[in-house]
Amino acid sequence: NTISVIGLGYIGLPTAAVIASRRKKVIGVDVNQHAVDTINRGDIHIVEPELDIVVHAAVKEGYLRATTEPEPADAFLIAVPTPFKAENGNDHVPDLSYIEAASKNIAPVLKKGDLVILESTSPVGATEQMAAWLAEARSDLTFPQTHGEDSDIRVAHCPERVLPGHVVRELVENDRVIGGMTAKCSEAATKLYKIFVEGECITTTARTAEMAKLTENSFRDVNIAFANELSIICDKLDINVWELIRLANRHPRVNILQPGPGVGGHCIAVDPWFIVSETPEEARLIRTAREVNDGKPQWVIGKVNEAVGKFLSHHPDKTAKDVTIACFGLAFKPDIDDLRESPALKIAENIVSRHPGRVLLVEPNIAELPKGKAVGGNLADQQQALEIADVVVLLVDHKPFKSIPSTRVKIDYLVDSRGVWEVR
Ligand code: SAJ
Repeated sequence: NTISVIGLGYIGLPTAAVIASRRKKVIGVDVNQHAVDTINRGDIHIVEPELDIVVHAAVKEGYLRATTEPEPADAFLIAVPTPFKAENGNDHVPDLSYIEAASKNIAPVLKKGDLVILESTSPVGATEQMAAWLAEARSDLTFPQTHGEDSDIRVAHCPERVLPGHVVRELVENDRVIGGMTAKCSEAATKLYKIFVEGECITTTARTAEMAKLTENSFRDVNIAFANELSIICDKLDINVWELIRLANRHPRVNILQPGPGVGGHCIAVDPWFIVSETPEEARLIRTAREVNDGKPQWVIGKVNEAVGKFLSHHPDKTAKDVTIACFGLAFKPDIDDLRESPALKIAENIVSRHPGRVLLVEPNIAELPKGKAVGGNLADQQQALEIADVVVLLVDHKPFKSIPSTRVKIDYLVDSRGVWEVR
């Protein structure tokens, strides 16, 4: 049996490689020629721990091959992006164009008995829409929406739920929600996931599976928003929010998450909008949580301005031009090198573009700053930045920062969005 994975990004590539590591023939398809060439050399074009070893072995042993054009297979796993777009005055409408393109791309190579699985995080109804696009392109085949259990093609939604940084392990260990358009679709998809999933495979409908994934990330977003709102309230009331949360979490039924500079990454800041855009009247809390988290970077920037103001009021001989600000951390979360959709990066860019003095950027997980970003120049050394900075801004709780004793940090002019140096 041959399995084809469409979209070789952060989810598709690890999935393809893990299936291939189980000695199944996998054809990976991606529109990006550079990604295809890199994979066929046994290398990877994205950053994810352990992935390089798995891909290298799978390619070398001949189980994984990448191409830009779809080929016939027995199962197709679609893992393409589902961002949002602005439409009719609404800024957060799900953009299904990548799913549409992938459906139209694989339709010509489909044959009776094939299974098509949508893995991309999707708004409710997207799997049915995908099946409709497939049916439109192949009137010679039957699909579940018209032929139910007797259809030629099986269709299911099985959302990915792996944590970036732990993808290779979580792909295997996590439970999977399998939403077939019919019971037989779920059965076929379960059989496929059993090849590599050690967690439980739980079946449901496609719509429930879609909503389950959106719910998981909205749950986390709402809970982070609660922590972020608390941090703003506590700042006003002059209470240390990290101490407060530690104390409240001593209650057996309270488990508050950690405040930060905002919510980054591709998932948690996006998926809740898929619920809001479908049910704008009803999804009030979910929308507010998004707004609270999206507003946090601006609040941190305000705190940095306050700290600079405080420094200047204590040093009347200086002007803003003389003030050196050091930003610690640019990644979207601790101990990774991923700067995509990072609130820390956004804050740093804002400081760099507006502050007339020197800005030092410290990010121990990357070797150089990304090109084409507002934050050009070299990265600063962590020790040196601490010594020469007048105002210190902690944006990500990377391990190397946690091991710096707070006594070494200029506490009077510190903005600590993560409570790393403020707590001790
Ligand atoms: N964050 C906080 N405070 C916290 C926890 C997180 O501010 O207490 C921030 C992080 O710094 C980061 C953002 O939230 O900026 C998201 O980080 P994360 O680690 O919570 O999640 P992601 O985006 O890396 O991965 C999430 C996961 N979803 C859930 O935990 C419910 C993952 O399992 C999903 O597969 C992934 O989204 C996805 O692809 O949808």
